[in-house]
Amino acid sequence: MSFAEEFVAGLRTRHIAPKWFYDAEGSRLFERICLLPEYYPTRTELALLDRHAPEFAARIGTGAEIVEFGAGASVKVRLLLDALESPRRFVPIDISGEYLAEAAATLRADYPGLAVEPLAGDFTRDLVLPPAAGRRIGFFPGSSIGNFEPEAAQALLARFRQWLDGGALLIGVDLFKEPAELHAAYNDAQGVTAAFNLNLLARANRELGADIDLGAWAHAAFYHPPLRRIEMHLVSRRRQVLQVGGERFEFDEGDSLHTENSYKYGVEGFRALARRAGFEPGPVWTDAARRFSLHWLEPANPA
Ligand code: AVI
Repeated sequence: MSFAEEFVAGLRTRHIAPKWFYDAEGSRLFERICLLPEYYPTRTELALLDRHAPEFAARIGTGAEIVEFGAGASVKVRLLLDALESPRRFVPIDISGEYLAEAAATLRADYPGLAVEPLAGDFTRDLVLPPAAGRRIGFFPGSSIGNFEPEAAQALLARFRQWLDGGALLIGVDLFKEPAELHAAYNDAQGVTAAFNLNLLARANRELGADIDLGAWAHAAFYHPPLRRIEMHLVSRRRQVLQVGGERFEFDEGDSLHTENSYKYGVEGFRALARRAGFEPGPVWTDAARRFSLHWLEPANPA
């Protein structure tokens, strides 16, 4: 479904998938989130990638192909590429085509010997990957897996397993921690996460000709302990009517649009999920404070 269709359907169900955050503006806002002092996942994962790059390179081997799911600015993969011996090809996949093309051009300039073949598309849908050039290794950093419901996360991992054609997956997973620390990460003092959330409505104004008053909506993010997830919502500050796609949607003061879940895992819980998706979990790397984890997953019984 297109953004227009899903946005209108989302106004009906009051639930919109987080993938629609990432137009060019949303991708840029997400890049700013990654630099925030409160948002620990990015710097923690970067430090892990940096510290263990030689180990990853030894596991990946010579002449491999890296496929990155949800590549964004492709910053993290550089730590892998720098450590790899003669990587053959890099295939970044991202839903924001415009943003992906920019990032691919920069990578080509920085890695002249590497074939960079971006694929603009939605990896939660059917996507046709080019035939593998060398051993194919999947890279899914950032704990984006946490933005899927656990059953959908399992289905997505199973799909990656098929796409990887016998190759392994290196995946970043945010870990459960003190709720106050989680809360701060999604309610930063500069309001960048709020702007990221509100950009969904700004995008509807830009692309769908909606006339939504952004000042009439508030960012809300909180940790929900029973479900082990951060929930993000846009909350209506007053009674209002939205007119989008020829339909009318009424929101009362306090009504919310649920825009994102970000699940937090325990190491063992995530390994169990990976097993259910057909992977044999290998080593796990975490920082000293056990904020974030990187998992090496091999396909169980490769064909
Ligand atoms: C991309 N994803 C893993 C981020 C997260 O933490 O769930 C998206 C995000 N939402 C608000 N801040 C960051």
